[in-house]
Amino acid sequence: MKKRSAFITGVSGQDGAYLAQLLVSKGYEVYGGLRRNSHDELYRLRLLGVQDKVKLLNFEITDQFGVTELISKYRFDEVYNLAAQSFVGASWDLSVPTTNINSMGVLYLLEAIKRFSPETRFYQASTSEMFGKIVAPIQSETTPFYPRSPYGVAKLYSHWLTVNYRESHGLRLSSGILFNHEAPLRGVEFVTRKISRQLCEVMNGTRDRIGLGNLDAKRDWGYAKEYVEAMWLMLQQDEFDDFVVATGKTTTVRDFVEYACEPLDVEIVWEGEGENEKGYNRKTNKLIVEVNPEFFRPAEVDVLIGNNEKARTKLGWQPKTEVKELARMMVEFDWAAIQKAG
Ligand code: G4F
Repeated sequence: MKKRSAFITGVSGQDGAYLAQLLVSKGYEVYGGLRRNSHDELYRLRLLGVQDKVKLLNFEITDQFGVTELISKYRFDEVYNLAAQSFVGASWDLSVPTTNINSMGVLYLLEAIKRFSPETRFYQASTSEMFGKIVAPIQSETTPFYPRSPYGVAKLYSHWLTVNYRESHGLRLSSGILFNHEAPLRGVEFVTRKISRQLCEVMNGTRDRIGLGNLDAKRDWGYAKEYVEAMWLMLQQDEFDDFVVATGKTTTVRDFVEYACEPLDVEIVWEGEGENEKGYNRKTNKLIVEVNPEFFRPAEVDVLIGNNEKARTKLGWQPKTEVKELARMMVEFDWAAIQKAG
């Protein structure tokens, strides 16, 4: 029997690597789209043992001709669009490339699917960042959006475009509104991995302290490896739809720091407020964390918490890893890597 084919844009990222691993394990012929400058990022696929099992294709989502040619040539069974400028914090400085990649790129993919491969099942990586300045205490698929960053605005366009192409052309398109999802493979610019990595460096003596932005920000943090299963499940349904993927619990950045300290046997004591807040190691009195306004955002998303009921009932998906366990997993990974590097 012919293997099912799947194409993952953004295969070198955290989610792309976990999804590639999942699809390889399910017997798919997995193709991964790679930008010319992303080759050094293949370490994630290597770490998960799937580098040789993914067929890498040169891919630049902002090149409409290239996107169209690729989709019409391969006519994949499934396409997972994970390619993005995904760092919210950079999207104010990089608003044009963020929009080109996160909005126009999706338009090019959907146009190509509509014209040349209408049987393709398509997953769009939407995001809880679209809820932004929340208008409901717990956000679900029906909660109105209020994005707070050029990233969120660009993602909102793609989300609605996916809905519109599904409704207008009867295409098989689903959109996953994923809340924050982390793992040891998370990029070091995101706050959880920044904390796990830099905390290990502080305890190892190779870094003095960690500078963080808004410690009061609250996020619904889940485990990325579990979230890619929800992506796959969305494309196995008879009906295509939008799904929130979240844990339903929210945690402050400050609490995440404390969770990350536990496996290193560090207890942190907080002193001061706002920009003057500092975290000290109780045992040694050493300053470990300080607030650095450089990491504040022009417009902040204060709190996110998702309602995953639809994903649980319709997809049979549920989160398993608690944020504390996630922090431990990330710190243990970083600590081992630092020890290994000597
Ligand atoms: O880890 P973050 O950079 O993730 P953010 O902005 O929530 O975005 C992530 O999740 C979204 C889903 O909602 C995705 F769409 C997006 O692609 C990405 O994966 O920041 C989390 C929070 C923010 O409120 C930020 O202001 O942590 C706060 N924070 C405090 N100090 C910091 C820092 N964020 C970063 N990156 N670095 C800091 O030093």
